[in-house]
Amino acid sequence: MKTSRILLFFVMCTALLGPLACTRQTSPFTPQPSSGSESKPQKTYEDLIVGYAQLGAESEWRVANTISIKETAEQLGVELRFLDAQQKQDNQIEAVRKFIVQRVDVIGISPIVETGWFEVFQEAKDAGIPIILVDRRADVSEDLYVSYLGSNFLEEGRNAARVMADLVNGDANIVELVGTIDSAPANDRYRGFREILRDYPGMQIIDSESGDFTRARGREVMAVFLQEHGDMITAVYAHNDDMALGAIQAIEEYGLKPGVDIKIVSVDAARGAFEAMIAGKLNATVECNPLLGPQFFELALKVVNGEPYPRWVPSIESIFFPEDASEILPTRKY
Ligand code: GYE
Repeated sequence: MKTSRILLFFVMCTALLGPLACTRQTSPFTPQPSSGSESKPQKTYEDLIVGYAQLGAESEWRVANTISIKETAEQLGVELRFLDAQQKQDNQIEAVRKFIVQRVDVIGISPIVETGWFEVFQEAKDAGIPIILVDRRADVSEDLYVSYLGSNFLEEGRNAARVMADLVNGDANIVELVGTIDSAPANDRYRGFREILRDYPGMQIIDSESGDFTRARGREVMAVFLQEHGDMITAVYAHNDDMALGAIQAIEEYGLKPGVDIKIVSVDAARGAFEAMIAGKLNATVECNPLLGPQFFELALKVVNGEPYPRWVPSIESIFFPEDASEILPTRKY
């Protein structure tokens, strides 16, 4: 493996944790010592009841994420109450309310979009149930959740642009497949990409539409881009692999060669992306790690036991290219 080609953009815990330093949290969520001389007994994984409000099953990434949460709970002996909101915010809000009624110890949630969480998070806080944001952030004040576990989406967007600039020598007409509108990864991948593009006047985004992080929508939106712009398009930036795979199909149906006539960069590094790179149809994928189960339950236990925990637990991620794809694919877990 040519490791030099694998650009490792480590999200350095040490660098990031300066402002987020692990401190004992003093929020209302922190279990208080009992009034008597003995303090509350510490919980173990077997004592823990966790409610998890998953947003849906829209992508390879999400499926891997769900498996990681469920398998880890089983391995650790945690009692997991898992609800799938089928990509509807109302269902996710209802799931949180159910967990409040059930008085679980902790609620994990991957908020489908950034906005609209204030009320239900406040209800959880009033009930003394801590919320951990997993994978996606919510736009709420910091006192309404205890910690965020997930990726640096802004950096993923920047890395996608850096890789793209390299592939096209700073000269491209790009179409962009945006993720779910108002979701944290779509917002940040959109912004991060544009930040880097400012340094490349020869690269412009000629069209940008949401493909909702799904393969089917990615294909449909790409077909429309091709109808409208035809051969003008020289590059695709997809906010996830599934949309890139849909776009690959649309490009082939249009009669062009994905990865050759049109360069494609996406985010996630799921197995489907490795297969597409091996077939020469995808030019790079920026990793976003969905295997968050172990870190999530470790965090949940610390929160419940009032131990110190960071405000943000970032993932360590890489970027992958076609020349390494066949060697790496067998090692991929999602
Ligand atoms: O990139 C995409 C999924 O929130 C980081 O959601 C996650 C994104 C991931 O649908 O494939």
